[in-house]
Amino acid sequence: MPPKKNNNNSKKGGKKQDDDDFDTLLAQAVKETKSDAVKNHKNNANHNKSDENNAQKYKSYADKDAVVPSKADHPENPYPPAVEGGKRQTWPEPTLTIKEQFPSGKGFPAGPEMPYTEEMLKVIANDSTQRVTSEEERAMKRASQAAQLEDLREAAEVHRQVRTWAHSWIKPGLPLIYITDKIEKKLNELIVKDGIVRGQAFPTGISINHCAAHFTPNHGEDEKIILEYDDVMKIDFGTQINGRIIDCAWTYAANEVKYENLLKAVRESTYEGIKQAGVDVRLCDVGAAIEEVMESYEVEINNKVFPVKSIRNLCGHNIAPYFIHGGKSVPIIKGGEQVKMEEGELFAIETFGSTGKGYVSEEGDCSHYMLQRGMEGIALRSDKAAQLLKHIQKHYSTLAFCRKWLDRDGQDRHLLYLNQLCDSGAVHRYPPLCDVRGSYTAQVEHTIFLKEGSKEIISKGEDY
Ligand SMILES: [Co+2]
Repeated sequence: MPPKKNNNNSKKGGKKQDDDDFDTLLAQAVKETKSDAVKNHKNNANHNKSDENNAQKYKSYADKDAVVPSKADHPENPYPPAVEGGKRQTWPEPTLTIKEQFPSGKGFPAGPEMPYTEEMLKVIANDSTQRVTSEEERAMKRASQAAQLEDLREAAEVHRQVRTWAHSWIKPGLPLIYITDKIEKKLNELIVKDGIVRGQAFPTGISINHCAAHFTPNHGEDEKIILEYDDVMKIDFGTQINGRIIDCAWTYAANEVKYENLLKAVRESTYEGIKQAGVDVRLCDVGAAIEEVMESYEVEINNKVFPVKSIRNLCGHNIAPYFIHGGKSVPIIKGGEQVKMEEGELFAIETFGSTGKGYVSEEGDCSHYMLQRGMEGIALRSDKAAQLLKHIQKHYSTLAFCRKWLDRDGQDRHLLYLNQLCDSGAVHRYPPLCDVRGSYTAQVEHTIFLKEGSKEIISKGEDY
């Protein structure tokens, strides 16, 4: 999920004060989640009801689904073998929760490690700020990173299992909302959704063709949008455990031949970004390397050749607990900031290629929203708006949410009050970001963690 570059977030009050307020509110929300088991159960019942409605609505698609029983020893099971004491995930549909597969709550598969280059290690060695003085500090740092990584690897394993399954049934002819609902239902099931402690990190982006990001269907007109054979579709969804977020996306095109080079351009550019990332590396250098790879591609569509351009006002970003955008941007063009990456930071490396102008603007109805840090307690004239703000704070905290989820929560007829919250500055809108009409855009994204001597590509799978 990308931030738009040069996005001036209005800040209110001192940062330290905001941090304290936020921590208190977050602790409160987590506590409520934990003590609300009964209510959560009721909410799950509501989900099931809306799932039933959807099942009715999209029955014609469900009928075409395979009726092969799911089992662990299915010959084509793509999931990893069982760990000691746990069960192996099933196929053709994953039916076991991550907790059934890893009952000890540990030992989740790590992502591949990529060591820093000689050159990077030399820079790190010469940077006195990177040196931790005492052995004790070093041990504490390692322990804190290990705890974070456990949550991140668990969230990443759910991401991989959900998307591996999604690859098996996504095809032209399906309504976009059928795809997002099916992914989200499975995600919540596998991760064992628990308020804001475990669940989805942001709405499922399902942006088509010239739209690069931040589209997910709202209920109503959007439900009529069907995936077409010639569409290029970016699927961008996130998982989170204890606020530790995995942000990971790919591009699907049924007409693989037509868009082969566009898809290759973003895949190679993202891998180049991952290769360049490291402790003490300047963000501008990552951006320059990405752009060079991206622009080495061209794509021929309907007998016309287009250069592939990096979308210059989209970028990767660092991730903080419960904040998808931690404040640093990883540009995908040259000329970016000289700010450096640091040890212990989590980065979403994502690149966007386009056959259009390489620049996105906001277009169409908004579906993505997010509560702004420090704005939870803002005074509102309308009681209904205040109630909605409380609901958002409790169920999503500062994680992004979408209108469809508010409907599902029973907050239908929310638009007027949601708009009031946006006008007051408590909630921000993140409308679809699109290049010019008629163009095609693609994206690949992974989440990586910067350790002492190497980086871990936590969300990497066999698919991408
Ligand atoms: Co992202």
